[in-house]
Amino acid sequence: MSIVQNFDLFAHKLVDKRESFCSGHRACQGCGEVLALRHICKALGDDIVVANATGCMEIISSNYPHTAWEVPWIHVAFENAAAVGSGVEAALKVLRRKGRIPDRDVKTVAVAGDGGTVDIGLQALSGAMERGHNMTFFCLDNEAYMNTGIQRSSATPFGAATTTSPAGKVSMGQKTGKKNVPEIMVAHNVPYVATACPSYPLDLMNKVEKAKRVQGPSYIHVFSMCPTGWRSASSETIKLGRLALETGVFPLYEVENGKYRLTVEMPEKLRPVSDYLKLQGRFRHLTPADIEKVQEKVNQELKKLLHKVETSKSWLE
Ligand SMILES: Cc1ncc(C[n+]2csc(CCOP(=O)(O)OP(=O)(O)O)c2C)c(N)n1
Repeated sequence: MSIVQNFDLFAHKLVDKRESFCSGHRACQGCGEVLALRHICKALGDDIVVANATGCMEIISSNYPHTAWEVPWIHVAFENAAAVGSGVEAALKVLRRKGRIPDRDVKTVAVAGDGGTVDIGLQALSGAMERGHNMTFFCLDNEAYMNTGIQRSSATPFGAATTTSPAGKVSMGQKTGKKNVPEIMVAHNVPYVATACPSYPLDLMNKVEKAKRVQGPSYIHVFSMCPTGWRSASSETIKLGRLALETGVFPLYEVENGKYRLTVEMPEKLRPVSDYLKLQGRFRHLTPADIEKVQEKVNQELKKLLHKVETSKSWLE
């Protein structure tokens, strides 16, 4: 599998980068979300302020009196990471204008889980994107409310069993499909939207670096594998992220000023979605007919995306 994008110097210098999200946090073994956060922090560097919605990443990083954060960080409510980020960004602007802080770029960053983004945080996110704050919003999508005990969110995929979309005689797990928030962000006409996954760390970090350079709002939706909630082996975390791409479940792309581009090539022949599903207990109950439905939905979504990528090519230059 080749990465379409040329790596920039930043990525090559990656090993020299200091970690501003440090060890000693309490994430589960094999947590994809915390791995993504480490990559994100490495790529962002020190000149950032982070507004972090309540959720796994806040809980595991800030048990009083300890903190894993070595950059300015604010724990905010479940619903308002984007609103607090907006306020921070506006305040930094004013303080800089008044000469109260050094006149250098400090990026405001908001971080939330899928619940804090696609459900309860969506209104705040939409407002921040529409107002055009110079802020990057990261959705760390582990596809359920994991911190509070694996409840479904509107990012939970079709068929997945969670405690509030259980699998049993009367229910086959999540009945709805994933809400496409990257697409909702594109509809806000923001300069930069991307999907990413810690199984492709250079692709992820290049996107973070790009988003940081945008003078305006940007959004990165990060697929975050979760052994605890997905009932998968912690040793398979990276493999699951790769399988998500190779089966077409989670393609990696970016949308720069409305132009779609795949950043990691899809394999010529996609693997069957069952290769991805069978490693996860949350899909264990699915019948062959259910799996067929999942496959159809994946094919459909991918087709729509590839069409956008193709039509963008004609106006890329
Ligand atoms: C208004 C409100 N409702 C419910 C909660 C309880 N709560 C805290 S975190 C959370 C789930 C977080 O899920 P998600 O955003 O997906 O992040 P994850 O923990 O999966 O990383 C919930 C329901 C809350 N803090 N505030």
